[in-house]
Amino acid sequence: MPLSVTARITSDMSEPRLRLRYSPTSPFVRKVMVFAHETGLIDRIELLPTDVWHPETDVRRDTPLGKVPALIMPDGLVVAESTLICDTLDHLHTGPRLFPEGEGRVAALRWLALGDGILTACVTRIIEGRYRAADAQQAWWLDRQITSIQATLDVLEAEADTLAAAPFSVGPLTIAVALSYLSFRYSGDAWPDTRPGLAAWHAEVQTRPSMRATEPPSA
Ligand SMILES: N[C@@H](CCC(=O)N[C@@H](CS)C(=O)NCC(=O)O)C(=O)O
Repeated sequence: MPLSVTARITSDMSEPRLRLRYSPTSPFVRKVMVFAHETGLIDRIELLPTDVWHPETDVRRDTPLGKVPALIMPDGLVVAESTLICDTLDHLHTGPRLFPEGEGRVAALRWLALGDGILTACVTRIIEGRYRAADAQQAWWLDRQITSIQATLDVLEAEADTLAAAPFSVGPLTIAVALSYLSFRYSGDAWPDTRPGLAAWHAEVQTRPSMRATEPPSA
């Protein structure tokens, strides 16, 4: 796998600070953090630890949506949604764009959507299991999430060689975070056992400094 898109470190401590509403276990936050490392912007970002589930959380002071990640710009404007935050960051560095232009753009965006889809299904599954009383849980709804995850993993396994040959842009980056999150939350599902190509790619990208630096604490 080519290490490909290696952004120049452009961080300048004199640049205005960015602040990020942050949780160490949120995969959407991790996506933004990996992106910030890959683009050399991480040193410009001040992390604001935020527990969105705490009854007295102050997250809505910055974002009415009550979710992390949320990026607070130097002028006070707040950008929500991990993909939009990544896109915003991509315009703040001078290295190669992680949202590719021209060739490879659609493939990258498609992988981005597949990675985000795995993450959304995972988070839905967790919330259903964690916050809904056992007798009120909807088995069909949980099964639907699991089916979406498994089907997406099968598609990605079939594309493992293409993924391995592609730059580590926003698409592969999001898939890497999604696969790590699956292993983090659902190690019992053992997704790598039946997807050797994807597992090999994931093992390699996990060694990137951006991935190592953003590993979540133990589940
Ligand atoms: N689509 C959003 C999803 C963000 C998200 O769901 N974050 C979770 C933490 S992993 C959250 O803050 N949930 C609180 C809530 O749903 O109220 C993104 O890409 O940023």
